[in-house]
Amino acid sequence: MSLGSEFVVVANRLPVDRITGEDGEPAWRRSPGGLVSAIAPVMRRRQGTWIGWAGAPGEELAPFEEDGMALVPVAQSAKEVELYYEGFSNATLWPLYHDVVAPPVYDRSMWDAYVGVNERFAEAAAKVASEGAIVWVQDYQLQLVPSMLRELRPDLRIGFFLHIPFPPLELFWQLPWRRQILEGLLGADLVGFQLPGAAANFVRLCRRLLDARYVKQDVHWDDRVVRARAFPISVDVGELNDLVVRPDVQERAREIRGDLGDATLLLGVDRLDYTKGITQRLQAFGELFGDGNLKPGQAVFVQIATPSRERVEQYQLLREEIEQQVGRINGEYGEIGFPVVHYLHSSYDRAELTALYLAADVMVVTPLRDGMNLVAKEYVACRGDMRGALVLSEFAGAAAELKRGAFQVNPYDIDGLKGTLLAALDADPAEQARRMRSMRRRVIEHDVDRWARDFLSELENPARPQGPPVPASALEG
Ligand code: GDG
Repeated sequence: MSLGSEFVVVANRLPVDRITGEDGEPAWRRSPGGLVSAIAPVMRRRQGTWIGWAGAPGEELAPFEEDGMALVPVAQSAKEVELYYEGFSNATLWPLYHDVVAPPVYDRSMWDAYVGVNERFAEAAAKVASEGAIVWVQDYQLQLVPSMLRELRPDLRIGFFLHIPFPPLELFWQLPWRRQILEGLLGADLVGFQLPGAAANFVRLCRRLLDARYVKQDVHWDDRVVRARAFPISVDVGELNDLVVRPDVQERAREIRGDLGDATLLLGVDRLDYTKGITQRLQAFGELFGDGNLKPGQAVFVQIATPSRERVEQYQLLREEIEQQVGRINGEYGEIGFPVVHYLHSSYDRAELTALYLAADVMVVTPLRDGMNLVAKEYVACRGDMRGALVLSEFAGAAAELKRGAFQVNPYDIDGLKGTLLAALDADPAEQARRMRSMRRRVIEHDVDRWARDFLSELENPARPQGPPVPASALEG
């Protein structure tokens, strides 16, 4: 059976969240966030279909339509969620691809589940795609889908985008299933990464591990050319602008500021994840009080840590560690009425996040490794008032674009981090404006809509191949 979509997106999750409607009945609402808003217009224009999991284990749902998008749910049993999603995706690939900042788990039953679920996604895509359709596969949970889908439907044009970093050969080599993953990705016509360095890692691996021929960033494989390219993702500037100008959002920003008295506000917004460098930034901030550089009431850190992957052990351990650390810092340096850290383990709506961005004097983004980091770009997109400072890790993909305006840090260097926090706190309005202007230029010109357009136009109208292929062996040694 073919439903005949010309444009198909395949992602682990569907772009909708389950809510309780006004009538008390269950309903769906489009998920917030840039990816969905960037892709939704293309979906409508091309009668697209989105294939993904609806979020409840064991639930079998028929295809449905929401917000002008055709949605095809792919079921996942509770066991599959444990082994494929929490297991191979988030306990194996996630730490491996983020510089092994936590030890990856290599477990054969997790791998088997990963293969099984990837197969199901590929079969679903093969069913709904029309002849010659464009299929765009998203992220590390589905790296086998491109080759599985090509096997079923060689007529399709297949793109893949990896939202997280792609590791260097020396780390990827650890993976017992390294060959299968690379061959899985090579099923695509275009493999997109956040940064050119990740694309280069991929090409180098194809050469070393598969002995594939290549020219620059084109890998010649199975009589096809697979293009590896960088497409740095960005934010929905228009959507954020609409929030920034809302009177209730501006009022809320004033209210937050009012609640904090005269204190300078430093803000962190992250999923609670060990790659985000939350403990490093809190340690540096706490030490500034110990050293006498800051006094309670003078500066306050608001850390939003959105609950994430709560059944994965590393995430449970991290939560305990951060909660102890916040307790220790407040116990040591806080005074009655003046805690130095506000830690909020909760999820907020976009309007509240925007109000926080508007209220924050210093946005602190210190991942140990991050594909891009949209929070950094969202902060910049919201600060049309040219105020505020961004402290940004060198290990965030976003640093490549924002390096001139951000206060850059190595989050492993706690003394360096302390110095940079103080420099950001000290920046005068003229310096803030100069830095913000340069960052805003970049983010406004390269928003998420441009990201999606660039990817799809490269997929549909590939630039000419990059010259005759070079055998891998010719360049070794
Ligand atoms: C992966 C890659 C890459 C956070 N708390 C709340 C909330 N958020 C939103 C932020 C932002 C998004 O979640 C987080 O995006 P990041 O890019 O910062 O990080 P990951 O979740 O790790 O994303 C990353 C990204 O994919 C895109 O390719 O940049 O490198 O790791 O938009 O605002 N949103 C709401 N409530 C919250 O409490 N509504």
